[in-house]
Amino acid sequence: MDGSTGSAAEVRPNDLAAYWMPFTANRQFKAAPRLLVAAEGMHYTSHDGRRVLDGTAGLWCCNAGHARPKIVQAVQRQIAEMDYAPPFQMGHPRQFSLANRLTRLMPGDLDHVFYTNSGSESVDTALKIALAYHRARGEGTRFRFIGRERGYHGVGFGGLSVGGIVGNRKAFAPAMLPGVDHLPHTYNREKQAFTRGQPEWGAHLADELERIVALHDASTIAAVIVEPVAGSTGVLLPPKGYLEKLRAICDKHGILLIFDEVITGFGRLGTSFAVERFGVVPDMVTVAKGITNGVVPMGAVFVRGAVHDALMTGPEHVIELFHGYTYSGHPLACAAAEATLETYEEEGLFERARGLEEYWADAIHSLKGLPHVIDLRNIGLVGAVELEPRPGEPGKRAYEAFVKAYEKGILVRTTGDIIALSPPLIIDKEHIDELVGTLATVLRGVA
Ligand code: PXG
Repeated sequence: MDGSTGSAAEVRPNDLAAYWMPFTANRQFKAAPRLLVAAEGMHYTSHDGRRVLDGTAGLWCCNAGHARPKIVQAVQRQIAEMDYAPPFQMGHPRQFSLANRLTRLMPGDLDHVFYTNSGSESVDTALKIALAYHRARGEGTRFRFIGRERGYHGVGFGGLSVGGIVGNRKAFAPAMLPGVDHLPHTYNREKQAFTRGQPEWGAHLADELERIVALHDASTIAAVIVEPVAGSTGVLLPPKGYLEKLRAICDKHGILLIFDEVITGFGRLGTSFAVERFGVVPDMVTVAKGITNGVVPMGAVFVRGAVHDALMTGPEHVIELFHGYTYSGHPLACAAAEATLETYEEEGLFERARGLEEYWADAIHSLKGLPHVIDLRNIGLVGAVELEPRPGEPGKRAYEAFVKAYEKGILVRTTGDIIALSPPLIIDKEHIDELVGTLATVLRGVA
């Protein structure tokens, strides 16, 4: 570095070097880039002009499909009317109307909403609310969080600490939160392989929480956080009865239960949230992604009335929670979210996902017997195809399948040697046939 700031006259090629891509093998990508340049409905357009069927709703977020006119227009109108409003000590009407609309989707007393800009921020916010809640009630000794192996809760230091994906954690090990334990993950191929929906085996794994409580004492534990269905780590479903047990153990010991529904929220499981699908009500729910159909960054934390109210104490002129973001409840995000929720409702997209679940499950499980397929999993409009890793080269087989699939016109997502599918909820049966049929062809051709 010579310290110069450069000038317009300096020749800077418009190459791919300057952009450091997230969660991407940068050098591999830049040697053979894949760029998307347009999107509409169920399809992307690639830079070489091909239509690509979206098998992943972007990244689990565009649940209503792409370029939906109502959402586009709502954002356009909002930016012209009011582009930004400060969120601290000021408000704008849409923050309130959206919060009311959102809480109507939740059962019971999950009736307060705190806005963030991403899933990672939602998770860190929920963890902070848990600490503040216990402290406000005179139980400040409760500082521990319990996450789960193979959990993904974003990339903030809080989310990383409770997360359980070693590749995400190891480089940052010195900066993990203190006092975090992990439940065992719930996946066991021997007992569960090729199950449709929730596996029968594994509810007893929730009893590990009792063991952790016995080790540390409940008076030191603030909250348990889990994804109702683990997404990023390769679609791991909760065994029947597992979430119910977690709820009961948390209740018994005064521990808050947080569901991370960044992926499972907004219709992905054929219901508004996993809370509804599984009939288990946690104390907080973290969301993002589908809240705006992915079009403007936004996240939120649903908080139970009792947790919220415990913090609404002290002198009324004092800030109750010292936490928030410059873009909390951004007008564009709120406008996008309201139009998104209207679209979900008007088009009955959650019910649509539920109605397609059997067809989707049949399609996913039709891949049984194809080369290297060692497990297939499904729920709602989520599917996973687990491949046998190549000896000594974990992840390579699935990555090759992903590239071949893209070349053949379908976008899928891989994590390790697992291919995950999570299409927009507007998908129809022909698209499902195309998506799974193309994937079958790809799998037959992958060495
Ligand atoms: N919690 C869960 C359950 C998630 O799935 C986050 C938190 C973090 O959200 P943000 O908005 O901060 O990225 C997520 C994100 C994948 C994949 O490959 C999934 C996510 C992110 C990146 C890749 O499945 N989910």
